[in-house]
Amino acid sequence: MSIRTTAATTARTDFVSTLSAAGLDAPWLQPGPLIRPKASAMQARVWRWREIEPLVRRTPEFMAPGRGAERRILRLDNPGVPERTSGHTISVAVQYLLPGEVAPAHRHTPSAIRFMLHGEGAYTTIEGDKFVMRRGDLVVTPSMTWHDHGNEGTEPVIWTDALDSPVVRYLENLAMDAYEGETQPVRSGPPARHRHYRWETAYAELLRRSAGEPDPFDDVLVEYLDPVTGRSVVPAVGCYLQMLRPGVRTRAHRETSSAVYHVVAGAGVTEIDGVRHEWGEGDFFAIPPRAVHAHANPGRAPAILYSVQDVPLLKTLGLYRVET
Ligand code: GTQ
Ligand code: FE2
Repeated sequence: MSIRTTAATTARTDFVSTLSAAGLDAPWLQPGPLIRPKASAMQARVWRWREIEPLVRRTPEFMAPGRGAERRILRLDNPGVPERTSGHTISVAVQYLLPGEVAPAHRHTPSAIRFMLHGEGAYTTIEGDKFVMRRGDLVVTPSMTWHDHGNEGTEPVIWTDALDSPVVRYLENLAMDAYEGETQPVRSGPPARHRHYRWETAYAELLRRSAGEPDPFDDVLVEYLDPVTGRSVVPAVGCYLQMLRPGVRTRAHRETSSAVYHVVAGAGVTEIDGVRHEWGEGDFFAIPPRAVHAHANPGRAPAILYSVQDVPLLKTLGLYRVET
């Protein structure tokens, strides 16, 4: 090495230390492009209902039954995501409430969406409006709305929660308040805001759509929309009900968004980045951003899928793209 090069190297090292001492960094001193692509942390995976159900039914052994059941949930864990949520933007859990139990009132910055899976007699009260939830119903709890749940039926209830908490966490705005008192007073009369999407209505709309032109990527798809604004149910997350008709095979594509699916009925297979993921009733599966995926229903009965996707967030940022 010539004396000149050594001097230049020393000068550069000094420059970098001076930058660092001043709280600065010159990324162009590193080789490679300025904006480096980052592989998706979120992994494709399936969570099996035959494993989830017996485990969620055992949770009262470890969280004692009582009136105030503080969110007895099992979160769907995605090993690729540092915070181990189901996706890098959406956290999905399965919640279990015994007859007579109450999940005490609280509010938080993440928005939550619930979809009822099993049992009758559960309700959610949101800002004083009480919604009785039946199988297949969807209920939206927007950011910072007070909510409490209870099971007034005679059998345990199971539902699935989806929260945008990973996004809120990234934005450094995770916060939660406890309500003074276990439950909110319930207002009489019709609810002030529409937050309850009944199964019958959503399914009837899906059937109506199935008579029309199918979608090449999703076959038959309906999105739950806020009837007042026409927008997704919460700003970051869209909720969808989908039918893959018997024999359907959708076109492979990639999306910049990610999704977590729940199989309401039927069975099928989703190929994600060349790997076949078979699923059946009650299972959940995750599709990471930009993963090439295609769904198929080789069976004779329709497959019905519920999904939560970060499409609205990607669209807001001008980042939503589909590639075939
Ligand atoms: O039921 O209000 O899965 O506050 C995570 C946080 C559910 C709930 C979750 C919550 C809830
Ligand atoms: Fe909550």
